[in-house]
Amino acid sequence: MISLLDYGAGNVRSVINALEKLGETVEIVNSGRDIINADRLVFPGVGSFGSMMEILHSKDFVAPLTEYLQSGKPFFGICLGLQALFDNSEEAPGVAGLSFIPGAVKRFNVDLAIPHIGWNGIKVRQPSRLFNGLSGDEKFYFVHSYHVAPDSDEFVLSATDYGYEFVSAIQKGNIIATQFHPEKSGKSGLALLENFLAETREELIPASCPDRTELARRIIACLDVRTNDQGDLIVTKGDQYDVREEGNVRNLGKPVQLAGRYYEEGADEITFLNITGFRDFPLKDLPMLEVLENTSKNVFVPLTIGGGIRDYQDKDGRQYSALEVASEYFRSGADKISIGSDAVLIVEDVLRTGKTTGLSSIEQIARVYGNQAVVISIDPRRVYVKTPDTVKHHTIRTSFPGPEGEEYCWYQCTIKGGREGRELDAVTLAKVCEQLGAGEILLNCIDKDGTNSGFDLELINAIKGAVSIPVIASGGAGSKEHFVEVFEHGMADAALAASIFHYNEIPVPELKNYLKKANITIR
Ligand code: 1PR
Repeated sequence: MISLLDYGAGNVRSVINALEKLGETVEIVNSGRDIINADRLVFPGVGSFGSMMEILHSKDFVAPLTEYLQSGKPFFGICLGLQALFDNSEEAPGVAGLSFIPGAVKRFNVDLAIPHIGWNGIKVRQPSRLFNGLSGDEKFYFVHSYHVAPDSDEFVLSATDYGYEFVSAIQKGNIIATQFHPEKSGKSGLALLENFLAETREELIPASCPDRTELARRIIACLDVRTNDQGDLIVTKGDQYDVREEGNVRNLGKPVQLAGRYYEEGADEITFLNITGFRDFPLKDLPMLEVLENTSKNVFVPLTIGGGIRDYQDKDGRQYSALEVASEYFRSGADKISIGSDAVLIVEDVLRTGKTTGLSSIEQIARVYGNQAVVISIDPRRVYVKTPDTVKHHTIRTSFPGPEGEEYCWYQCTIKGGREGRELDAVTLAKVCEQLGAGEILLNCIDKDGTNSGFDLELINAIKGAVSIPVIASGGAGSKEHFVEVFEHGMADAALAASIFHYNEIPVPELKNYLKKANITIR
């Protein structure tokens, strides 16, 4: 049995799933006494440093945790569970940490996308039982804007590069903690956790140690999910968002099985979009929650779910907040949620009133689950104009003129799965969402969706130039060269595709081999 400290809002499902997959029985600790009595303790951090310490204090967990750490019994901290061990954090000035390791937590000071999201390597600095069976060249999944900075190198277990070198894991006796998420790092992550659990393994340094580590460009498999006319939940795929063929919704398979296949093939993340979410009330959509629950038991890479995340009133007049909807998704196994239509309406409100309320879905979910948990899904469509001064929107000069030879265009935001265009451009939307606390942009493109004609690089670069959070390019992938293009000329942090994977035109391993040969860093 292993004890797990869940102080947060409940999105520790992935850690529980990983431990259970490794044959452990997980017990959630509910009191200080449970902490002190634990034989082995896992501490996955969630949210922000300040809120974590506040909750630990309010539950009287600080003294028991300190006592546990000093007892020398096995401890594994993940992400904020690592940061908690330090004296303080720039994320919450004035708030004291557990001071188990002398040092501070600092915000990344780099000219790169923040948060640092994705798969990066580690440079091992001391022997550990964690590395049995690992070569040293593995990449692990990171998602954070702050990193630890110990006063001395004594307890540094590994370092990683992102603009500069930072400490990515520590080991002090039996106390081990990683900035990366082993529970989301595929088979390498599970191997590392298994080594932690098997306390008798040999302490060693892996055979290989990279001079520099590099963040990989992510390949994301996307599953558009909806109920078909027969009432079954299926994966479908549209052409420019039209999912019907001869009157029927295209049926490309079952969500859980397809997600499992893409995980086994090496996809770096899986995204589910509940594409009729704007119509249905997602908390009544139990099959979708079941899909997440079942997928997350066997898929150990990040899972994003989108569709219908907004405030609701049900037919009995009961109000549900977007935060409640998101929380249910997190409890069912999601690591990130994606907000589409609601983000457009929120930004319209902010622009109209000139102020933020703190109450929007983006702000609320980011506050509780952290910025990295909030992805904004944009569904833009090109609108051509003759000159930029005829519209108030952010326009670009395009190399692909419109039907009347127009040399400029703007990208119109849409809602309800592309059905309704709004007077808002995608660049403005992305900027305001970043200010509201979003951690990532999923940039679709209705004009390119399902066409296999390549990503819209002009759109991607316009958004990349406007925000500092990572941008996922989506829509139009049709060949392996399109991925090289989107990473070399398109500045995208990740590329998402659907059709080529569903129709097995380019399997994930073949794509990754090709990118590797083209010198693109991948996992
Ligand atoms: O508005 O918060 O309820 O969220 C609804 C979500 O569902 C949004 O993220 C929106 O993008 C998505 N969505 C709604 N309708 C459709 C549709 O296709 N009719 N799918 C839809 C969006 C885009 C990607 C697609 C890529 C790659 N599909 O999911 O997978 O474009 O495709 P490709 O590689 O085949 O070109 P809300």
